[in-house]
Amino acid sequence: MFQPRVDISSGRIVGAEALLRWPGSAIGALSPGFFVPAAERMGLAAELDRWVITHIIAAAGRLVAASPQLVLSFNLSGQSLDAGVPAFIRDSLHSLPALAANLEIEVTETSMAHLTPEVETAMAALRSMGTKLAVDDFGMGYASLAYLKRLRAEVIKIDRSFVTDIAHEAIDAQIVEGLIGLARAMGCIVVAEGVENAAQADALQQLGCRYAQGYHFHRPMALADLLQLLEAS
Ligand code: G
Ligand code: MN
Repeated sequence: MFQPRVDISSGRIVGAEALLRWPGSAIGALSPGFFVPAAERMGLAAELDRWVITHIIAAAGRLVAASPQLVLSFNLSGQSLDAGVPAFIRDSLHSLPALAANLEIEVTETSMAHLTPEVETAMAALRSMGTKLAVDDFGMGYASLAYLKRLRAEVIKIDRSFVTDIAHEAIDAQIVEGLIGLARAMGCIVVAEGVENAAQADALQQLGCRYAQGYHFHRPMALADLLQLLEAS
């Protein structure tokens, strides 16, 4: 599934986040929280990572053909953050290196423990090809600032929990205002997550947040639907 990222002021789609779903189970699509631990127990985590990355790169190729500036982001978990994964991405881009600039890797602060010098070196190689790094769920982890410092992330994704009450809780607006100031000082792009209504979108825009994703704009959708949306606009 792919959830569009939009420019709040125009609604224009500037990117998308790839959200992993295991299709076709009896209880509906399964979330990564269910099948990733199972894959890890079976020793298939590396296999799953490669499968996901291969599919994401293929999807990115199709999306970029429809919208050349589009950025496709995807989540790497702490467990999958070993030096092999960035190296696999780099190798997968061998025949189409320009596509690296249309990719963005989202990592959470729980991955911090896995950020070894080997991983940092491998990530730096990807960055030199143009791939961006995003800190996901920003504000939720004690290590967020230390993480920003080490990763030199280009993108900060503001956690949904700060967005929910932003239109009527001063403290949430103040926190987001502070995060945006921090991001601006560091030259980072800010993306708000989980925007579900116009009041939240307006409040974010007033605070200087330019980009967002959430049900108010678009729900996660199949690749074919996103391609159709891009071609229609
Ligand atoms: O933290 P992360 O960005 O990885 O979370 C993605 C999850 O959030 C996905 O499961 C997605 O379906 C869900 N999601 C996306 N937009 C919204 C929203 O506006 N509201 C809520 N409650 N969940 C959302
Ligand atoms: Mn994410």
